[in-house]
Amino acid sequence: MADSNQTLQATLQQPHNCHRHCRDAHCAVCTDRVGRLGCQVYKCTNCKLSVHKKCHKLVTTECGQRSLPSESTMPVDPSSMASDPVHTAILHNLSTHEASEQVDEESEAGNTGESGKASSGLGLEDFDLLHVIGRGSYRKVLLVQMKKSDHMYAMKAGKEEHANIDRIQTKKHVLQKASSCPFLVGLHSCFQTGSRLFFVLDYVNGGDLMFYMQQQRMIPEEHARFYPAEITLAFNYLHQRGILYRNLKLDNILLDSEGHIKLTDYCLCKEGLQPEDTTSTFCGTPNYLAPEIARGEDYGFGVDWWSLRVLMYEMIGKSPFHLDESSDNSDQNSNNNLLQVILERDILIPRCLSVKAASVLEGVLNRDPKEQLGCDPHRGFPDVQEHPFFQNVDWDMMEQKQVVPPFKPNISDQFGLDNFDPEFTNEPVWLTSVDNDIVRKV
Ligand code: ISQ
Repeated sequence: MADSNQTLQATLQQPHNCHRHCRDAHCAVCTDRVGRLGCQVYKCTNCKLSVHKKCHKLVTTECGQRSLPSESTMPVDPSSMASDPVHTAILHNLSTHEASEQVDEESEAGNTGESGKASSGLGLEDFDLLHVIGRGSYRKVLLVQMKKSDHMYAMKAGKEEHANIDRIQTKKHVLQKASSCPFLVGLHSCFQTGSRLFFVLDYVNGGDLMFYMQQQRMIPEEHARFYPAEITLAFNYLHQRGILYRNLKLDNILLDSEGHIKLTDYCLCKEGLQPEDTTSTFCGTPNYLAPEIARGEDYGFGVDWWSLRVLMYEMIGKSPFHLDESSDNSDQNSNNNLLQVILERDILIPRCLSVKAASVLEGVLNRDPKEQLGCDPHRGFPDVQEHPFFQNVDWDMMEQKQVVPPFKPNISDQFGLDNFDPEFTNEPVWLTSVDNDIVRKV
């Protein structure tokens, strides 16, 4: 069963004309043949699931788990939605790569030879695996210590059955670029063991904003200015390099020992975008989806700014698109319903807010992407910076991490494990047989 915070992936190729597909194949959603002339078909490069282009947004199964079509109209795992509808990410990756290219790219992604050692010379045996500290999209996140230097790192261990080479490539590129930005988790090294890929990342020991917010419930306006200001700088760094992030949520915002933020999890990033470019992949975390994504339209960098407004709303009040989880009506919690809420709900702005804060949040009332703050492809960042809510922010100081964070995480033990959910830290470091296989190989 999928974890409620996992990114669910179905890796679908660009539409092909039907003659490329097996004539007997059936669409996994509508069950009609996908072999009719002229119809366009997506096929998953991992699990070979085929769907009509017109049906691809209705896939409900996780990649690799075939099942009958369901009535749900969103490509997410319904079991995880039932437990936490707002924090499940959904993803359809439209890849143009053919299988033969992917093999080469996979070895390049890890920079590894057959020994499983990266060209950097590092392998799993160079690290002590100390604790589980989280679970990202399909990956366990481990706290590890490099034996030679005693340095602590976070290590993401990917599961081979979920490997999607385009996505891994993008992730690696973004991680490499992120290393130069103080507000992004960067890459130390990566290596491959068998067909599994390990990313060794900066260890950020203050926990995530979700953990912090769970203790605070609601944070003062001043605090809700600091975090979005640092996130704004992180977004600008990514956007200037043609990278759309698409994965903002409280759990992806880590705090360092001083309380400065670092964004993590680049699995939904799209790279290579010019300011005016748009893309169309239907992905994101439901509660943070911009209306243009929810409507299935093309979209650009503006969707990141939308997600920031949703986050600010969450910090100051509660989620603007919160569904009534106590309702008996199971439809109430469906993704379908959530999309409708994102597109139509009248948002209430908490009365206690200042005019400036209220005016930022009112941005989530306007569903027209051409009228939203940050929508100008060439002026997104300055427009956000100049918003009255950020009037007193000293952006140069902020960029140099000279502004004192509102909250300093408590690092009471050697590793800062207090700031990570015991659900993870109490887990044995290696659990699955696949993991054991790797250790044996090493
Ligand atoms: C770095 N430090 C702590 C936790 C993390 C989770 C995911 C990715 C990187 C991390």
